[in-house]
Amino acid sequence: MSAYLEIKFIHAREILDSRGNPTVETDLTVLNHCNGKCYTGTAAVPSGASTGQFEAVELRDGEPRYFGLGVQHAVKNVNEKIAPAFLGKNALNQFEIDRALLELDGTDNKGNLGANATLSVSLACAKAAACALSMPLYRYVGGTGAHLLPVPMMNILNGGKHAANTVDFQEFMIMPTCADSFSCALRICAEIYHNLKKLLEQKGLSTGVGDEGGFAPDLPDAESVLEMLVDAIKASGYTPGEEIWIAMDAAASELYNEKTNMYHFPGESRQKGGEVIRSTEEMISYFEELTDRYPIISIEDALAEDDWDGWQELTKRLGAKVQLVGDDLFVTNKKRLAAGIKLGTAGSILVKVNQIGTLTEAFEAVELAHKNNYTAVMSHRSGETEDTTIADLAVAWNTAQIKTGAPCRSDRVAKYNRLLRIEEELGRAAEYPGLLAFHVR
Ligand code: 2PG
Ligand code: MG
Repeated sequence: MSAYLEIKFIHAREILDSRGNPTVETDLTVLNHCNGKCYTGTAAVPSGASTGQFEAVELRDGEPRYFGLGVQHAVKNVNEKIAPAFLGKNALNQFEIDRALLELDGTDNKGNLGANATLSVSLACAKAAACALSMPLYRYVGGTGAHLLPVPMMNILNGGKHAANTVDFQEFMIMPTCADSFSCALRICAEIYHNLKKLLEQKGLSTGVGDEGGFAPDLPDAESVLEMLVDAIKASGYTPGEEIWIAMDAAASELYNEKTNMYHFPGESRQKGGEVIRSTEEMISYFEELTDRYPIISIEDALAEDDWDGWQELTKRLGAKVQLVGDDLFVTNKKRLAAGIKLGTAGSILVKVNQIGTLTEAFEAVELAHKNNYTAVMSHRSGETEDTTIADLAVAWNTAQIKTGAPCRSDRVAKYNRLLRIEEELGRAAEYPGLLAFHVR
């Protein structure tokens, strides 16, 4: 007889995320019929600031409390609609559970129940099942082969919607490909982060941080940020472009203006005293120039989420040289990814579980990417909680790369610390891919 983990209890509540906004947390309890004991999994849902227009719906109350951002309706959907329909189901059938969530919602974008409601149940279900089987989550989800630790794509300088500074691109990150283990990689990143702080202090620049824990000084343009990062890498004793690489998230959908069909750079404009705008062609040339001058290995959302022609041209010109990651472009949605693959667009997908709303659908996006030789980068949101599920998923799904902020603020560090524990637990089986993270295996 196969194991039966009967769902006995589902309860959601409203908690706060790292920006002080409400989010959904769900407890899901199963009864293991093999030993008569109960086990509970708890999952909290993250939330973005620079959200793509094609993401699954994050249900917000729109009422005066919390400036409209309350999630009492999503919580109610879990407690009053999902819970009664799911009691008695076998938590081991994750695929079936997620399929049933889709059916109960009945829309294409989780608009009925809310992706925040469905995701909290989907993840809590996997966590409860793992717990009932006395397995760590990465092992339960990933099986016996899960042993690959991700290379951090660590965001050490914040801009765009994640900070109130003049840096227009959203994220400037470092990737320590030279490390021989995850713990070594994390140490290198933290040292560079602290050296960057010293350099900013020496220049009299702000060392206050943005939403993802990276510094958020006022700098005139992307070039000045990249110079600072290169200096911090060198000051830490590493060779940029050999041992440590730079990754960027332009989050260009936020800069794109539909009316002018141009990309507007408000911070650069303020700093330079004249409006800075770039066309798609100018954006592509700009990225070519930046990648010629600086050790950039990965660029995310270099162009807006609907600029398919631009993305194709960008991929032709830069795709062989740098990893082009689609975040707002693909929104962890296998249909959008399939369209991108067909057109030969980008070469990587950013994976954010709440963009799609169930564990199974996020997995399907990773699977489709890998089958088509696209890399997948597991990712946090700018609004996070202490929940560390994505650390386990990165290992479970062999993504080989993870983006989860700076070594600062517990909501970010919790994921890194979880990966340290996973690495320790895996012992000699643990593998750190270094540069191989840019090749699908
Ligand atoms: C991104 C994310 C995470 P947000 O754009 O990649 O860094 O930001 O969660 O605000 O969408
Ligand atoms: Mg992004």
